[in-house]
Amino acid sequence: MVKLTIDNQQIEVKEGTKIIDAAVLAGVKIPRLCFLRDLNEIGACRVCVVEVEGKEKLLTSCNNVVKEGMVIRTNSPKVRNARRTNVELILSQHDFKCATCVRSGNCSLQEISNDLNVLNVNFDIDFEQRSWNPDFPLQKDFSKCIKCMRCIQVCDKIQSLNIWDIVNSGYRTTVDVSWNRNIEQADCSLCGQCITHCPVGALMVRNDIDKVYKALEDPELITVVQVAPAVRTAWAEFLNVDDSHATTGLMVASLKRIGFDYVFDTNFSADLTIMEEGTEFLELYSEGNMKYPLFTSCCPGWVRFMKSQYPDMVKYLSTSKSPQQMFGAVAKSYYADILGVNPNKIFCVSIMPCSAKKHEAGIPSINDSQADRDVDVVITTRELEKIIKAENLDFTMLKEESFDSPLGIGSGAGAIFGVTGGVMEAALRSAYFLVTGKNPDPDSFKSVRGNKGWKESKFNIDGNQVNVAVVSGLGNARKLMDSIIKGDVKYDFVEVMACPGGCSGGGGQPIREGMELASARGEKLYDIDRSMYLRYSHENPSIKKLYDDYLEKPSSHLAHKLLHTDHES
Ligand code: HC1
Ligand code: SF4
Repeated sequence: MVKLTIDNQQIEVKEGTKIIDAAVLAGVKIPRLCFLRDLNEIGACRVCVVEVEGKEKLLTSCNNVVKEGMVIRTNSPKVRNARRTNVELILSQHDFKCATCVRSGNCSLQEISNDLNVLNVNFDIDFEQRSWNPDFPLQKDFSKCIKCMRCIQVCDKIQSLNIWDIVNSGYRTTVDVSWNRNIEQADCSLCGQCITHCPVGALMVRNDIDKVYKALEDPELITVVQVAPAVRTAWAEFLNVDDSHATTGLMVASLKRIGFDYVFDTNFSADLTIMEEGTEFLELYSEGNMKYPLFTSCCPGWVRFMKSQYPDMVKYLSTSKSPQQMFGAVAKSYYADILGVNPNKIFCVSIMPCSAKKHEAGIPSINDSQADRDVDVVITTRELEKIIKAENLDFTMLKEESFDSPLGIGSGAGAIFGVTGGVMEAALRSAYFLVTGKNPDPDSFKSVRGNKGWKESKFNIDGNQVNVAVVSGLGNARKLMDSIIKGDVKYDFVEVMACPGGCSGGGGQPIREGMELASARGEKLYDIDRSMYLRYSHENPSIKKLYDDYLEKPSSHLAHKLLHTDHES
């Protein structure tokens, strides 16, 4: 143990503790900008500097460890001046038009500048400006980049894709796509983890809010919205609605007030995905000669990763479309028939916790209804928050409402799609039923829960052993793929989600500085599942009716046409 003094508080901490962590025990949170625990502890921004008695130079607290007898001051005049100068230097290369910035009100640089009482920037202002493809789902604004390196580290160390790198040198140093590629050529999975780890507004998703407003204003269009499972866990994080009131029912009521004609649930089509994917798995498994496992394909970040990193393995991805795309295909075929309208009259909006879903909806070969596109626009949870804020709703007056029927009925199995392990658990609940004709206990497969990056389990279904793996984070997916290909591990069914923790921690979710919320949001989905009367996809009455009245049965000719894809383009 090491004894030291921080801001006149005597504390004792373990040897090797970083000063930034030791300060917490003295009741101080040292400000930081570039710091990301275990990923980016490089002292690049120099906002976390502290004064150590007897030392001329200030020390960065994120990458210097405590020493016996140290006397540290975290907010001395010297520290304050240095921090202010460092922040001014950062601002001198940053376009601080805060009012029009996507991160206004939720920007670490803005907060630190305010806290340090920076009222002027006493340096010449000169920021980088470069063009970027405005149609690409991931957007970069070079004029906002503060070169903190967080995006580089998250992409390298967590996602193993190395999309970003430092380019140029000296004054012109900036962060750009690595190896002189442009973003379209790079193997970006579009998971959006660089966006949620950016402390400012340099990385964003493409903003599609105006496309939604345009559709809502068009009297000729019937607007249909689907809401992904994970969105309900986070939609109100910045809305001044306390957690116990931020219910799914209040979210539905908000969407109705915004003016959508029909508010539906992606949990419905998650149940449909289970019916198709579960059937696909059982067909392959019963053939008895699977060389490689069946891989889930509902995460477009993972599908893009597979296509660029393991192209020979794409054929082992499930052909079942994601719930988002199944929803769009059903809305513009079956539901258009129910309404008796031309499918092109329906405008289908998805609200997703995800940046890659914007790409998925635009894949040409994924559109199989008679309409031009199955899903017209995808917005993220963050974009939803903006739309709801603009509505100026008084949440104390708003009453909860239910999703519309029939595409708004979803099971607890559908809800847990939004958390790592949830797709596997949901699939096994129904696979068990399809094989045995009996429902398993709904919690029989809970060993695949939890935030470990690579989980494995074995289950016995009617005397047959099924080996499964569940992975989240693309670095873990790479390790898994390499082990499978080398023959070190063997599974029958594998779930992969690109974002650590699954969609709850997705690239389109609200950004809460320094907080990894995937697991807490995931717990809310398990609570929803436990509270549901319907916990099995195959018991969803709307799904049964869809098969009875329209699709006939899972894997039928029409189901294949509408609900499956070859992942070709
Ligand atoms: Fe997901 Fe999915 S769970 S992919 O992770 O299969 O985005 O939430 O909507 O489509 O259901 C995301 C979440 C989501 C799909 C479902
Ligand atoms: Fe999108 Fe979910 Fe995949 Fe992340 S894990 S890329 S949020 S689908």
